Amino acid sequence: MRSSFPTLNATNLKTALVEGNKVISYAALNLRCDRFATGLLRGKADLEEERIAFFMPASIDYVTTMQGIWRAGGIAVPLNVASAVTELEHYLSSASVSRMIANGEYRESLTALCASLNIELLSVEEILSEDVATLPDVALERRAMMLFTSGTTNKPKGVVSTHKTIAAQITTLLDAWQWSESDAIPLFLPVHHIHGIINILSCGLWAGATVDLYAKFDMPEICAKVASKRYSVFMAVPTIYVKLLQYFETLGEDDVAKITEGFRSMRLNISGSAACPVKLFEQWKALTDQVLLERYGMTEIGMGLSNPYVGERRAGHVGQPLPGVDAQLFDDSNTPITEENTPGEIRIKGDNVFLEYWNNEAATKESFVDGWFCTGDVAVLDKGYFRIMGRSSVDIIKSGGYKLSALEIEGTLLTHDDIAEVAVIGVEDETWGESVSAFVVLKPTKTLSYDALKTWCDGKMSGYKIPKSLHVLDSLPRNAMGKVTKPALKTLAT
Ligand code: MLC
Ligand code: AMP
Repeated sequence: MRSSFPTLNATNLKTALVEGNKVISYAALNLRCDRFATGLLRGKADLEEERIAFFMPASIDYVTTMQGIWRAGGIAVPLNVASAVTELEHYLSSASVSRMIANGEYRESLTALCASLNIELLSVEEILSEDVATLPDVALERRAMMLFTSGTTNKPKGVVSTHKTIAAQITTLLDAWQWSESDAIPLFLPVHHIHGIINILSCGLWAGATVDLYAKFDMPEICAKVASKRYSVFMAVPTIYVKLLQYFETLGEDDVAKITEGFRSMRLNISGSAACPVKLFEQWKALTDQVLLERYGMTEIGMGLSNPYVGERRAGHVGQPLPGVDAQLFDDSNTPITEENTPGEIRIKGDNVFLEYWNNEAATKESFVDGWFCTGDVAVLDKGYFRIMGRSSVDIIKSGGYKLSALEIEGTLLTHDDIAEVAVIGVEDETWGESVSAFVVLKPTKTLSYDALKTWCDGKMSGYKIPKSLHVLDSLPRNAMGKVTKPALKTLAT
């Protein structure tokens, strides 16, 4: 059976995507995806799960590439365009990527890396064929996409979803949040993570709605569109709602009124990817009358828990399992927790759960217990709603909706010539949720300023991973086993 988005067909003339002044209908997009798939196939019947990476911001070309790879039977590997090029090497080699698609300056930035890894580098135009060949029937059980997530170890793992996983992740949200073809939504989140890929782009396209594509979070431009009442749904991470509130403070009353009126007229505002503080929930409600719908998800599961579309959306809570998703709290001895207000790890079952970590059977096995995927997030049930308490690992930092591995950042900082020891933690922060803070012990006689460290980090890690503060210590606090006691560092940071 060929997997496909029902609305992406030859007869649907409705607008699918808007990218600046480019507008494309579902029918035209469908044809473009078929032409792209044909070009990728180069006469072969099926790509047979060839890993094809692409390095593009949200754009018509991005959607063409993703859908084209799916239609030709490949595995789509969307990469973070904000990555430092050196960070890409691990993704590309661990996924054994054979072809990379990128345009313009993005393409140029990859020339040396692709040559060194023997990866063929192509633009979308080079692949698009004139005609359309017969495309393979891609079974729903086949692998479709690989996204990289920060693990607790220092090497990000490839999370593999099948066509069936993706369809389940999309369709549960279409029902739960009442998507329809009359919806219009802006997409300004990065498109290498499920929030942008599944919740916004894929749900929008599957529903037959219109998705406005932005290469980045362009606040004035997006606010102008909101003020024009173009959108019915808005989805963002908490940091974006904080940044919008900060932006409003810089504007005159009339402008703020127009933008908040635009939000007020929408049918739904959603927050997720990180905890939405109760204060922010209240501020947003006071200003826009929108009761933020908070939901909980993860790369490995898509969305798992959600406040209801109709019914009580409770501040500080992430609601209940979505249709088709089983969620259960477990204690340390793998016993289900049924009573309220008792913390346990959230575990998830359902068609929405990913297939495997790429080429890593051990990690895949370790992350499941009795068929339940272990999220590593701790929650309680509070009057029937899940409330997230935090993560079981201090080495995962949630900054502006990104999940960052403290160990990965520490690994890079340790390559600095003057740093002898390092520990990285997340420190509570009103804008970012948590902000990355580095504690270092320097080699004898060395000094290091924050600005010098920041400059050194440029190009060695994605900008959002660069520590926002630096503390130089004589020694790091350690326990009897010699392990750094990160909770002790949290008190030093405040
Ligand atoms: C940008 N910066 C960050 C940052 N984003 N620093 C810490 N954390 C972040 N998340 C830094 C930049 O390096 C730069 O530093 C400065 O902030 C301004 O950069 P910018 O690019 O202009 O910022 P902005 O556009 O405002 O970006 C903020 C943001 C972005 C919130 C739009 O971080 C973002 O898109 N976050 C969402 C990520 C996401 O989609 N997560 C979902 C994962 S899926 P300097 O020093 O150069 O000024 C998932 C599952 C689920 O979690 O449940 O959804
Ligand atoms: P990622 O692995 O990048 O997909 O990030 C997933 C993680 O984001 C989850 O494991 C949670 O820790 C966090 N997360 C997502 N949504 C929420 C939420 N509403 N509240 C708190 N944490 C969240």
